[in-house]
Amino acid sequence: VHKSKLIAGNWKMNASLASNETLLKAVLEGLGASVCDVAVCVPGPYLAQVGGIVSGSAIALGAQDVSAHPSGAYTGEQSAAMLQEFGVRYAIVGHSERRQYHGERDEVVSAKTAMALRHGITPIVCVGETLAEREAGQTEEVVKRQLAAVIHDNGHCISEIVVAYEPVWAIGTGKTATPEQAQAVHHLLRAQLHHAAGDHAAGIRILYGGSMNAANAPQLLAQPDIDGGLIGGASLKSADFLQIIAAAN
Ligand code: 3PY
Repeated sequence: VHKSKLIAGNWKMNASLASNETLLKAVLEGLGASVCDVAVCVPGPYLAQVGGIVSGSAIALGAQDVSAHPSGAYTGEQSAAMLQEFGVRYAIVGHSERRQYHGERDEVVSAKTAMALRHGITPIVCVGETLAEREAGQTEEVVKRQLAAVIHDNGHCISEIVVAYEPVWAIGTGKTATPEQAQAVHHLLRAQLHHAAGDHAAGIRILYGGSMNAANAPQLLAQPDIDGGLIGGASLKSADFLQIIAAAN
């Protein structure tokens, strides 16, 4: 299976017209002939600006969320059709910050995944255990439950998704899973995908997320079941983001 790695920046709620321009200009200049896929997942108000800057380049446009509903009285939400109009290729769904601060449950994450797929947007489905869950030995059970919810409703097109394993204890904490810890979970997820999608599973990208940076990216990306990264803070610094991309090439 030919599968290039994917490096996706998750800017979270960090952006401004001026800083976006500076950051993307530097990344585009430094990108060279990268062979991995690159995306930036930006806050909604900047989709038009960033879409314009990366148009025709090797950087794909991404969103950080998508509504589970097609349209209507859902104040504050952004529909998949709207994202599609702005050329969005990827949408993060079920990031732990959405699960934690916005009460998103597995069913909502699954509905959002379905909505993205229906509009030709590749969902980057995040799964991951909390520190308490890891310490209680529940890592496998938690990530399998989270992925199963998405597979259950989207079985027929599951090969179109990207999965991101983001241990919650490694998000924004500076703690990273060791390459071995990450690989172990990625291997479990791959087996689960294989059970659902057969041979297509080998082509589904499973990203690692959670404080991936320029220093730890090479070792993480060298693991057999780590197919890229969902990058938080380090995606806001052009030099760091470029080094991670280089490590994925
Ligand atoms: C992090 O690196 O902290 C992330 O949450 C990436 O999504």
